[in-house]
Amino acid sequence: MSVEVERKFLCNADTLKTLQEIGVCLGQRQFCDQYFDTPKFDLTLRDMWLRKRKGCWELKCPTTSNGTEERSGEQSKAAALCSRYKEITNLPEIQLRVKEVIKDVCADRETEMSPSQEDESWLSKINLVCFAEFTTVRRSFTLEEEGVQVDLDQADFGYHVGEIEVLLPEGGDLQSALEKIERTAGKLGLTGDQRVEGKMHVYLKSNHPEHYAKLLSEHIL
Ligand code: V4E
Repeated sequence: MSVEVERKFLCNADTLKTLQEIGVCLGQRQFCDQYFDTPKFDLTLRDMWLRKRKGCWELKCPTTSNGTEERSGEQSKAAALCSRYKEITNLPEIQLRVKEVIKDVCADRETEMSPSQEDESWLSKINLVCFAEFTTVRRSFTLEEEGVQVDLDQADFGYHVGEIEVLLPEGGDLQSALEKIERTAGKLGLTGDQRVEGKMHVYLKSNHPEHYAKLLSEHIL
């Protein structure tokens, strides 16, 4: 399991130019994401995001630390612009975690699950349905001296967003990851101090406004 720490940003022509100058391009790829939840949003209302991308399952969950580690004022501001999630990619573990959360749905059902990536019958057994599906074209760069990856995403519903990302092994140094992200943001000339919306914000706002409103009211988005 690893923890993804990332800061999203809006990429303009100047940012792109700087990124091309100081970063190494890792290439471009395209993928389709499908996100799943129960009809009552049991997962996403707990800030858990179950996704299938290129045939592989991933579950993003909140990290256990509550984000109140001791920091200076400047460090806190930088940390507030970043999100961090545990990333689980092992399918049996994902199934276990999801079942734990939606125990009531599972209680009177047969929930024996196949760990095969292709067999999707486990989804309907615990009432999971696809609520979002979109394709992203992603250009990736690395800033080798910082050990960060910078992704520029273009979603098929017309939203462009960048993200500076560090993948931490479990128990890795969060403060140093935040500093790498902060330094990279400085090098790219990012000045904004507002959190930038992710693809899911924009997708749900226009495709599932009720789901979006519920997540906003619970401060998940
Ligand atoms: C965690 C999360 C979601 C799932 C994935 O979102 P994101 O990391 O934005 O997608 P993507 O395609 O960049 O994934 P990657 O390739 O990096 O693994 S959808 C909504 N959330 C919560 C969330 C949040 N509350 N605030 C921000 C800024 N982002 C995500």
